[in-house]
Amino acid sequence: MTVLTLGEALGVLHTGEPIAHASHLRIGTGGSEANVAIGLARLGARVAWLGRVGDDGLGRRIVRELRAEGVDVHAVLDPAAPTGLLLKETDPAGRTEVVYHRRGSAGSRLVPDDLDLVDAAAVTHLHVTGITPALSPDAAATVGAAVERWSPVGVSYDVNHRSRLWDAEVAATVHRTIAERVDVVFAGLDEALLLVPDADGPEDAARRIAALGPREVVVKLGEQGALALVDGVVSTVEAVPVRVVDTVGAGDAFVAGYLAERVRGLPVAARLRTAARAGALACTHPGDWEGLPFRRDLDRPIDGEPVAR
Ligand code: KDG
Repeated sequence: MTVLTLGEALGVLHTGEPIAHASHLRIGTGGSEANVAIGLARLGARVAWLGRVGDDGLGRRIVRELRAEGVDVHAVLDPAAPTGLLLKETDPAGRTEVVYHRRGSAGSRLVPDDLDLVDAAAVTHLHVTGITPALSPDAAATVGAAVERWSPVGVSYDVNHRSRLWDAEVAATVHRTIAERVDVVFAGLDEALLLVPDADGPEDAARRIAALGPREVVVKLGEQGALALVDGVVSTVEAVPVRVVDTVGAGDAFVAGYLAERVRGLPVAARLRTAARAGALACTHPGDWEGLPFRRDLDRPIDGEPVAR
């Protein structure tokens, strides 16, 4: 069983200070789908990532780190464009701000023919996000082609709306069109409301999205936990309280936790439990994915969580 995910992986430069005054930056890597791939691999799933990186140091670092984390990498090292970059800084109020340097990046040059890098028959589930269609027309076409190729085995879509990448109205149409063609949709409440603006709350939003086509809709509610609507039945999970260092990557961790249990055939309650714990642990580390749990971490008390005696 191999889960395939595809999209843009980025270099990440971060600092715990406002960047205008920082003297040091820490270097790392990120990108939603790459984060999900690492989260799945750490939880024991077989997972592959497909994408383009520049033929440069950041590109080689991304490929190396993904492979070191147990992800099967199918990458084009594109000589014609650099690896994209994300700057993460902390503002004086302690909030994380993200700035992209990714226009024209290698990752945005993904084309449908790149899908042939993967043995189509080996893929048992495809996971894509709403970031990739925002990157370029070719990248959008690649997501469409991937959804078509792997819809017979099962596809999940994390709306992951990035308002800095595209116009909300254009994006809403694309998110809705993809949601109609997949099995599982993940969305934050704001993202869900992009798809179904008349919804009244998370459960109604999930039901309205399910009416578009997917049998499974998971609404991520941050500190309020999450709600899953599966075959018409609602399940919920509470968030695990943690001392938050950086929330970037928590949504990806949640998705990885949910999918890791789903591909093992576990019931919704188990998927949500792992998702909530993975999401919480991701918040305890400044990097996008470094705090993601291995399976043995899932049953340990998380710092900040009340311990049962
Ligand atoms: O979810 C974390 C991602 O947002 C981050 O790694 C960068 O993929 C990214 C994006 O496009 O925002």
